[in-house]
Amino acid sequence: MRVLAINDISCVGKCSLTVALPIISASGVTCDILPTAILSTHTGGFTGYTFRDLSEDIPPILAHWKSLGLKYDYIVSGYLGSIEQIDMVKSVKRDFLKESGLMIVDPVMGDNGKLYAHFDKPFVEQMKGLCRVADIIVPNLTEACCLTDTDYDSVNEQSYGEIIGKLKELCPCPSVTGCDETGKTGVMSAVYYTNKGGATQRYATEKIEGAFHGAGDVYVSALVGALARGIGLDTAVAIAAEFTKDSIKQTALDKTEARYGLNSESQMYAYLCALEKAAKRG
Ligand code: PXL
Repeated sequence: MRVLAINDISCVGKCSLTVALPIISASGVTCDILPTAILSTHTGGFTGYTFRDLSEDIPPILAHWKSLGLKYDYIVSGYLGSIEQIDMVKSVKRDFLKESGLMIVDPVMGDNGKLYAHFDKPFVEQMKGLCRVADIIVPNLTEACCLTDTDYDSVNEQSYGEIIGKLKELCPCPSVTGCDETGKTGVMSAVYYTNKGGATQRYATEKIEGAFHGAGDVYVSALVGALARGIGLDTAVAIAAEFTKDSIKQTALDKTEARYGLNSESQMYAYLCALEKAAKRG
């Protein structure tokens, strides 16, 4: 199995590729990377960070890969630095995803009801287009609201089904993270998603209070690792949600600053055991 992760390298702060690469590789499959930008830290909670857009490097990288005849079973995209990079991801899908392969899009744009720095309405509109060519999309609740033109502040427990319904107009398999069932936004309180049969499902974990950076990256990476191991979507969602929740729980116990990301390293062994168990069951 060969996975391609398209995302930025935030050198400090444990998100994007510094999370995707170790988790997907540990799951037991090859993880190649296509970096979209290099930042000294991620943009959430830090100021004065450096940002080098790597768009210019991408066409020659892709030309070289074409000469090698590379094809991927899974392509997963995350943080994209510009509208042009959204088009680039579409062309990577066309040229490098196997016919039987799956495209997973994490439409990284915001959290806690707000867009991250550098993102605006035109970017959101283009991201809808990328979601249309994906097999699975993994927005958090904020991103799900952006993609469905839903007012984040008026969302409550009753809204989740409707949001999933609207997301399905973009992509057959949406998985929305961070849905709280008591009205407030929680961290990994519940994932709402659509399985292959088209029914809306919900997987709830224990809720850990607080805002933790990089949780979405841990979730999507663990999900892709599980899918690439041949585990079905329902079980893959459960494994990824528990791994993320346990990583958040450990981070809260550690009392590290939230902007430095999740302690998912401590939960890696448990994640791998869950994968082995599920893969054996078939
Ligand atoms: O975790 C999402 C993410 C990824 N990459 C960069 C970010 C963020 C969120 O703030 O700034 C550069």
